Amino acid sequence: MAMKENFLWGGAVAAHQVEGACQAGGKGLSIADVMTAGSRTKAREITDGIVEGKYYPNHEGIRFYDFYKEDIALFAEMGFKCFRTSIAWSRIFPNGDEETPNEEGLRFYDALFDELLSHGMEPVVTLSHFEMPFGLVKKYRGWRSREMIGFFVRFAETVMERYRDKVKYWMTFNEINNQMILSNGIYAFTNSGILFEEGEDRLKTVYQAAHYEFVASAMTVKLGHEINPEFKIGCMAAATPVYPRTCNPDDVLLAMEEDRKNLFFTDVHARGRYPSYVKMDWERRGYVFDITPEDLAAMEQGCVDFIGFSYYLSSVMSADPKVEKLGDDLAASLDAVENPYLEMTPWGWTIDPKGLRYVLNQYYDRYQLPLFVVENGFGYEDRLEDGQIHDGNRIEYLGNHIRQMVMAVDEDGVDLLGYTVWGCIDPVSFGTGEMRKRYGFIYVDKDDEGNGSYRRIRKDSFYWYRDVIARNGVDV
Ligand code: P53
Repeated sequence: MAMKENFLWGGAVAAHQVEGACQAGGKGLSIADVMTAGSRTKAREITDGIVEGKYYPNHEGIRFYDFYKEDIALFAEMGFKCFRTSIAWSRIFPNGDEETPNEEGLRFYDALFDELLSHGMEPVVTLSHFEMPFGLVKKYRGWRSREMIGFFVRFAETVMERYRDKVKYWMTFNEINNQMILSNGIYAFTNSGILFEEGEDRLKTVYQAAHYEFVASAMTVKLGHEINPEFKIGCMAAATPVYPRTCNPDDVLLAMEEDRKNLFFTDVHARGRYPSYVKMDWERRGYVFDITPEDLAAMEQGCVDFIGFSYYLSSVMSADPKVEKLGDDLAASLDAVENPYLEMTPWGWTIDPKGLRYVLNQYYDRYQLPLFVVENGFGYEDRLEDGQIHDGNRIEYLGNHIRQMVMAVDEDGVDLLGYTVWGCIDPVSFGTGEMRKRYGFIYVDKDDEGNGSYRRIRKDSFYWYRDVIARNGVDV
């Protein structure tokens, strides 16, 4: 019993969380460059351009732009079969609406992908991972505008042409469903470059933006297959399974409804059309959108080849008003309630390995498409002791998840392409902008204020994961 021979074990990051070099090589300002550092209790601030005196942790990231060769050598030491990262759109089109790309930006990713390939690692590339040129926010108000479709497709076509013989696995929009968490405006900004206005109907705005993204994604899938028929192009969603608090049918129906907020996105990507439950909801709410027959035809022709997803946590819904809501809007719905069977990380995310087996089956039952776990990981404040990091809790977390994943493949028959651990080298946290929320097998000496040597140190989990890969997931 094992994963298939060519199973893609690896790690994942996103350009803006690691690269740094935010002004190098002709790069334009991106939306990640105008987000300050926050914390578990304090939200990150979005500023109008770069404001003097504020700290922006992504400007330097972990200097992956400078150290990528050394870092990739460390990934190779662990035996990575693949490495997932994103292309910073603003390196290629600094303002987003240029006619021609920035050659220096393209050259950086040539070098990066060559380096991966020279180590036998398959690059897995997200086109838009919470990063777009800030110019598109200023000039077009982000994905509120239909013109974004053209800019995105031009960006996608440029990089898919350029790297047609280097990159086979692509994904269009990272965690496209996160923007349904409406209470926290950060997601509309990071997913879609949208700043909510006072009193606006947020749900309506997000549905319209998502529509343009669906069209852009589908056009990209079609175009990508023309550029190279070997391409595997997927979507990317945050899989947060929703459980009913009790067997009361009211709880069950509420959980189903909440779950659909997530599944809606993969439904459209996989089937190429809007599901009836969402069309009915629009009708009830009196929503009329800018959706043309050409859009719908494009969506039909651009169904994804696989479902890429992140998995960190599950959530619980209760129809009983007496059950207290958690009210933490960083990762799940504001209406989510406690799960008494699960523990949480210090950042309030439930730890639910079986939830991974559950979502693998849920997606596979629903779409019969290959799946790819492109993020899963444990954010924790690791301690450096005598130059070492004993991250046994991370090993336990990942081991428990990997065992459930192997069961989904071995016992349930799910078709799984690979598994990439989030933040394989400590990145800047997306949600809080902190460094102390660490995910890596490799520690990076940098703190929340940006001080440190940026030195890389192998954690205990580094050697453990090397062994997991060497055994291809057997007896983890
Ligand atoms: P950080 C919420 C729920 C699930 C995944 O997150 C999420 C989020 C956002 O907080 O984001 C993904 O760094 C995302 C990565 C991110 C990672 O999870 O907030 O794709 O960019 O870094 C972990 O701890």
